[in-house]
Parts: sequence; C-alpha cells; structure tokens
Amino acid sequence: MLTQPVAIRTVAEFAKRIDALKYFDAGDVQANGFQIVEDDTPFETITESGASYMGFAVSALLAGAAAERPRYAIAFTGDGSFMMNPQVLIDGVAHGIRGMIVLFDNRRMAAISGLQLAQYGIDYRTNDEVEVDYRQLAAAVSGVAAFWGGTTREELAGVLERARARMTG
Ligand SMILES: Cc1ncc(C[n+]2csc(CCOP(=O)(O)OP(=O)(O)O)c2C)c(N)n1
Ligand SMILES: [Mg+2]
Repeated sequence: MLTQPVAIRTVAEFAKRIDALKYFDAGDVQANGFQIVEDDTPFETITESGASYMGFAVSALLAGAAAERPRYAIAFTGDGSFMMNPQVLIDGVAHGIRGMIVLFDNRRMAAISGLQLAQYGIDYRTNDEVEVDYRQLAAAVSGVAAFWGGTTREELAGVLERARARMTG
C-alpha cells in the first residue's frame, strides 16, 4: 500500500519532470502537498489558498479552455473532494482539456479525521467501508483515459508515464 505522502511525492516529481502545472485540492492532499512539493520557481503549484474549496483542483483544469497558451496541468485531489465536482470529467472532454486528475483514495476525509483525533482523541464518521472504483467511474466518460495507480512508487511512476503518453500520443 502507498501512503498519501509517498504517492503525492511521486506525482510531484513526475510533474516537475514533464513541466506540468500542479493544482491542489482541499484536505490532507493539500496539507501534505504544502510539505512535500519543492518548486524551483513561483507559480508551479496553485492551491485554493486555504479556502478549503473541495473540488477546486479538478475544476481548475477547465482554466485551460480559456487560456491563450494552455499548459498541461495535473489536479491532485482526494476521494472526498473529487466527488464534489465529478462533472468536470464531462466538462473537461467537452472543452477539450488536456491534463490529468490524480485521485488519492483513502476512503475517508482524512483532514477531518485528523482534526477530530487532535481535538477529541477519536474520529467519528469521517470514513466508510464503501468501495468505489474511481477508475471505472472515470472510464465511463468517453474521452477520458482512466488508470489504476498501483501499490508501489515504481508502479505509480510507470502509470503516470502511460497516462501522459496517452495524452500526447
Ligand atoms: C463543502 C465543504 N464541506 C466540508 C469541508 C471541510 N473539509 C475540508 S477538507 C475535507 C475532506 C477532504 O477529503 P479528501 O478530499 O478525501 O482529502 P483527504 O483529507 O482524505 O486527503 C473536508 C470535509 C469543506 N472544506 N467544504
Ligand atoms: Mg480522502
């Protein structure tokens, strides 16, 4: 199993290598991202600056439709945040967006689990046991290529390459 920080690190390294813009969604995904990402220049990573707008990252991909010179972008999102704006899969295809959504599925809203554990010593209803196949969900939208990220750093890195190649090939 991959921990979220390791998975985020792997994707951030990939983004740097292919010179992709990074969008971060709310939650632990962003909190971890703040500590992991090492950019060399400004404006390589965009967040909703603490507004906690779940679904921001995937929605932000649509900015590529309005940009004069769109840049390949990767949206880092959690399972909770993604489900706030899954319609972006349809809008993204409709607007011809070229980019990537990486969904970090921990079957919980971990940011809230963390707050509850810190304040009350116990987490309450921030997770569930309902399995969701997000790959299959995304694959249901024609024009979206969907991949399972795997369980190791190496596997994830390989999948990212394949996903990117699908876009440029
Ligand atoms: C509309 C709305 N409801 C609740 C919150 C509080 N909130 C902030 S992050 C978060 C959970 C994010 O879950 P997920 O995207 O799965 O990321 P994780 O923390 O698990 O990495 C919640 C519920 C919010 N920001 N906005
Ligand atoms: Mg989550």
